Amino acid sequence: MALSWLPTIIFLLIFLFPALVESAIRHYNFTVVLKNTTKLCSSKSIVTINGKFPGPTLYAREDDNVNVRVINKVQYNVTIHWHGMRQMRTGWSDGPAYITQCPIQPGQSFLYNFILTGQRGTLLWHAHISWLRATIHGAIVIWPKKGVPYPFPKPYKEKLIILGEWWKADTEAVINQSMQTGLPPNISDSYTINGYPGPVPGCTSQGYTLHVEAGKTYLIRLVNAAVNDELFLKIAGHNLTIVEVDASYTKPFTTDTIFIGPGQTTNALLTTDLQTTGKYLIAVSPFMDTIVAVDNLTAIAFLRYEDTLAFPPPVLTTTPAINATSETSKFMDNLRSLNSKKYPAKVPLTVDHSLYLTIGVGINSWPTCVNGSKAVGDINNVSFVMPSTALLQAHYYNISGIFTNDFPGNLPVPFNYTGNFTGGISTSNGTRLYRLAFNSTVQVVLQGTGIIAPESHPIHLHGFNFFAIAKGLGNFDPKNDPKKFNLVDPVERNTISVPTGGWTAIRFRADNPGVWFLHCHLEVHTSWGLKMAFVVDNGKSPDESLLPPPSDLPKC
Ligand SMILES: *[C@@H]1O[C@H](CO)[C@@H](O)[C@H](O)[C@H]1NC(C)=O
Ligand SMILES: *[C@@H]1O[C@H](CO)[C@@H](O)[C@H](O)[C@H]1NC(C)=O
Ligand SMILES: *[C@@H]1O[C@H](CO)[C@@H](O)[C@H](O)[C@H]1NC(C)=O
Ligand SMILES: *[C@@H]1O[C@H](CO)[C@@H](O)[C@H](O)[C@H]1NC(C)=O
Ligand SMILES: *[C@@H]1O[C@H](CO)[C@@H](O)[C@H](O)[C@H]1NC(C)=O
Ligand SMILES: *[C@@H]1O[C@H](CO)[C@@H](O)[C@H](O)[C@H]1NC(C)=O
Ligand SMILES: *[C@@H]1O[C@H](CO)[C@@H](O)[C@H](O)[C@H]1NC(C)=O
Ligand SMILES: *[C@@H]1O[C@H](CO)[C@@H](O)[C@H](O)[C@H]1NC(C)=O
Ligand SMILES: *[C@@H]1O[C@H](CO)[C@@H](O)[C@H](O)[C@H]1NC(C)=O
Ligand SMILES: *[C@@H]1O[C@H](CO)[C@@H](O)[C@H](O)[C@H]1NC(C)=O
Ligand SMILES: *[C@@H]1O[C@H](CO)[C@@H](O)[C@H](O)[C@H]1NC(C)=O
Ligand SMILES: *[C@@H]1O[C@H](CO)[C@@H](O)[C@H](O)[C@H]1NC(C)=O
Ligand SMILES: [Cu+2]
Repeated sequence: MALSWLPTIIFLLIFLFPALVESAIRHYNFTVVLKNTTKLCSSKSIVTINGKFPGPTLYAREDDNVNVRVINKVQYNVTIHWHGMRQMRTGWSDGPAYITQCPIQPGQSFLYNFILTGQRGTLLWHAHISWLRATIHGAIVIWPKKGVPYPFPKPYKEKLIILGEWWKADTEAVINQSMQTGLPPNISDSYTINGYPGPVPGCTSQGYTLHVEAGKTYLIRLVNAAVNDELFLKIAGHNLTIVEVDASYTKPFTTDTIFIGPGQTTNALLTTDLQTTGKYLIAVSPFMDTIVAVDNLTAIAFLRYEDTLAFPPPVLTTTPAINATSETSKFMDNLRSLNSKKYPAKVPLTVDHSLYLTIGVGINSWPTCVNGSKAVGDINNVSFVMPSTALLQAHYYNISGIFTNDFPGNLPVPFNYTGNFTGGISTSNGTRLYRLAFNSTVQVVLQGTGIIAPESHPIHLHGFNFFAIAKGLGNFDPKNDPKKFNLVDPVERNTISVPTGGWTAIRFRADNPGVWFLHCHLEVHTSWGLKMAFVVDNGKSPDESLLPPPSDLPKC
């Protein structure tokens, strides 16, 4: 009798506070520690989170509030980036060192605090300082809200596959050496699949096995956390149906090869055969269609049906040629936003800011380097100089002298970007930002250059998803190319490969105030300066403004 009013109260609570049932606070502790790893076939110590490689998976639901306390117990400065998380008004938790925060120094900690508003899918987290992301990375799985189904058949089980890249040497020594000599850094010794390398000469690794049952559909959540390489993945005897990239649903399409750049994620359905046993090769190999040296070893794992004999002969597959440009192009052309009633593609149809940004690599003279010169990366001929204090703080507190708002939206002197280059190969430098009004719409044509060599660059934008509305080879033609813009169902993502010797056009709405990094996700190019940032002003009302900084924000 006394409890008869209880359902009403619960109903009222749910009615008044839907957030109580829809979302939760998820708390994680990430401790940065050194770990000696035998998985990687050496007793070398690597920097890890909680002693794991790859690091722990962060599981959450759409609209959850995620809290991650990062405690730094190693000798390096560390920051963590939640790659692809919008971070609406919480730029303080985005993570790129000296862009949104000062590093978490040895012995310090910082609480990353953000809400997964309107996002679901697979993403990744990784260190965002120097090359520490080589070993500090892991997956983020965001399930739809409770009771909300996937817009594709419910998978029987979900499996994570995280690709990485491994050096026998300390990766901090590798990038240090490159910065000191001005030469390209040493290439890696292996790719890794869920932390297992290989095979590597002189090293036995048991390798990763994907265990499956016959006649089931699995959701493969694939993450490319490699440092410098775009990769192909194939599974012998099985096709994959792509349903999502970068935590945005796509129209399903079936392929035998996945192309995935560093920083990108892909969800694919894998349906196993009805009455099969056996072992099938999973092959991961690099893509490089120009003259740049690359780790060209194929990493392998196996898909294994249950009830398979102890040592079956594996079913093999061929890998795409390292320069299989047509494979990458076909894959990218097939990616379309789902664009359903429930998940519409909100492509900006008008453009407030139209930018034309060249991206590439040049050479500057530098007396202390080998050959008296060093490799540099640039955007519109500006090699980005990292400040010694965080840009977001400088912006929030109006500290002058840290950055300027004059990043060039167009190259002052146009040239034949992808043809034979006859001009100078040196770049200017500066900490220059491009300023955007709140909620303005932006179109960026990313134009690859061939100054040293043309190369495919996976470009990543923080704080936003963008729509990739078109791509092409050669120079972008402002008169004819807009005719092929797809403003209906272009793929929505946070990282896009700009084709070698070509261009890609993207659009986004600047509805997130703060300072947002744009850079090549080949870490070597970022280290060399292929990066810039947008500063997005606050809107009129408080809920269109950057929140105040957290009290434990690290200081420089
Ligand atoms: C995380 O670490 C903090 C500070 O060290 C501690 O107070 C908290 O209980 C820990 N939480 C969990 C879930 O381990
Ligand atoms: C890792 O192993 C090496 C060689 O055995 C040793 O020198 C080093 O102290 C170990 N590091 C850690 C963090 O255990
Ligand atoms: C890399 O260079 C930095 C700065 O010059 C130095 O502090 C650090 O010890 C070097 N690290 C390694 C592993 O070489
Ligand atoms: C890079 O490779 C060269 C040539 O093999 C080697 O001498 C050098 O020690 C390597 N650098 C690092 C940091 O491992
Ligand atoms: C994969 O799809 C292709 C094209 O639809 C088809 O020709 C091929 O038979 C399929 N392979 C498998 C193993 O299902
Ligand atoms: C792979 O790279 C190595 C070293 O860069 C080179 O010697 C070898 O020829 C390459 N192999 C293939 C198959 O391209
Ligand atoms: C890829 O490289 C091979 C070997 O160097 C060459 O024969 C072939 O023409 C190249 N293919 C393309 C599409 O460039
Ligand atoms: C740029 O150079 C390429 C290759 O030399 C040439 O085919 C093309 O016509 C040039 N484009 C322009 C706009 O000059
Ligand atoms: C650039 O010039 C070289 C030498 O004159 C020529 O072999 C090459 O085909 C040219 N490349 C382009 C893209 O025009
Ligand atoms: C930037 O350019 C200035 C002027 O040319 C030069 O003095 C400085 O060393 C450059 N800085 C970097 C980091 O390249
Ligand atoms: C941004 O602009 C769009 C289009 O004008 C409008 O629909 C939307 O409400 C605006 N958003 C905010 C947060 O002001
Ligand atoms: C760590 O970050 C602080 C603050 O920016 C800086 O003063 C210090 O030099 C950094 N340490 C290293 C080893 O880079
Ligand atoms: Cu690049």
